[in-house]
Amino acid sequence: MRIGIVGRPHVGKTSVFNALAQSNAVVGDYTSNKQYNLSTVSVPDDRLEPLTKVFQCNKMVPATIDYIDAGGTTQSARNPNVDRPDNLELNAGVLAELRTVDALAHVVRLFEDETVPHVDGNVDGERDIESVNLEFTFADLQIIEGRLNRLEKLLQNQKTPEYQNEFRVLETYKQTLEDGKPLRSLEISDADEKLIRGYGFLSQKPLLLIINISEDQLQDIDNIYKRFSDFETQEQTAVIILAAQLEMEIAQLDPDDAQIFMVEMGLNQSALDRFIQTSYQLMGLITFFTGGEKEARAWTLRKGQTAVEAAGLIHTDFEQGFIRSECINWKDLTECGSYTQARSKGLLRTEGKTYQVQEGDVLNILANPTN
Ligand SMILES: Nc1nc2c(ncn2[C@@H]2O[C@H](COP(=O)(O)OP(=O)(O)OP(=O)(O)O)[C@@H](O)[C@H]2O)c(=O)[nH]1
Ligand SMILES: [Mg+2]
Repeated sequence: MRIGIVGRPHVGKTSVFNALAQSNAVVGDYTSNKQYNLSTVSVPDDRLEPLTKVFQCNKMVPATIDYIDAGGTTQSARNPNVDRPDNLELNAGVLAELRTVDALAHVVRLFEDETVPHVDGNVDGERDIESVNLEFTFADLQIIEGRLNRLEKLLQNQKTPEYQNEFRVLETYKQTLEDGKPLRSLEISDADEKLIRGYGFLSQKPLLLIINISEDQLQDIDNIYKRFSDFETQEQTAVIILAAQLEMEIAQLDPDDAQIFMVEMGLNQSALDRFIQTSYQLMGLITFFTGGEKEARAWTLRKGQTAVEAAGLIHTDFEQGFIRSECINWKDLTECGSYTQARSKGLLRTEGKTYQVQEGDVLNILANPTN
């Protein structure tokens, strides 16, 4: 899973990135538009350790999330119908990276600090949300218009149903964007989703708004949450409040000190834990497990994905040669202590290709060798 961290300049993107990735990328050197930071973090999962006992193995392989800290966007908000920019401010390389992510995390500055000027003159969270949304709208419109022009030419020569269909779909999207709505507001059929997947439209990606507050604002966190909670009523949008600078410092402490510090600050979960929980919910992700004599391993799927899709994630051969899967909930398995016990208690189920994998399932995929 890949998540792109975006936002206006100097709002704390790199600080959030460091808090989540527990890394040390340089903050405050105003990296906008020049480069981006990449990091892979493990998704902490307490269920792996008991599973290593069942599988009698020593190694745990957690699921991972890749973060991309994309640098800032630099111009202020414009109305798409009045003032179209010729060139977008996120540079092409960063945009191309962002098109491949599964979700966007937009860092919104709420902390006040005179030494860190805001490019738009003052701190205004709602304005920044609007302005970054517009940025995504422009970027998507630019792609759609380019493709519509191309399709028009193609359709003059060949009126294939495929081109006609694509033209129709993209026209609807264009209209949606021009009406000021993001593409994530549309219900998109599976067929259309396949058609447009390759474009990686930014306004279609699930959106996590990260409200970046100062340490002092922590006492006002309930009111701040209320202020932004309306955004959660929008499709595929979630809000999370972080004190990025503080949480970045905590992430750099050793775990025992971090724990003490968090209790003092009244934080009951680390930034990473809250971020992961919220983004899994937002994106409808679930975790399943596999195990063997070498390792116990956690994997990420979308809710509704099937056993054969899970098999494909593990190995393409498993997908092609899929016969069936043995399946058991992780808790049932760890309580039984072994597969033999689980089987004798009748807790081990056999599931076919179309079985929808459930949160916490442990799968043992049986497949024919393919070559
Ligand atoms: N007071 C205060 N300063 C913060 C907070 N979060 C970030 N900063 C400071 O704001 C400045 C910018 O933070 P960064 O994390 O580098 O912001 P950014 O969005 O990555 O900036 P660019 O990459 O330049 O767009 C740094 O000097 C940070 O120390 C905060 O919660 N409170
Ligand atoms: Mg930065």
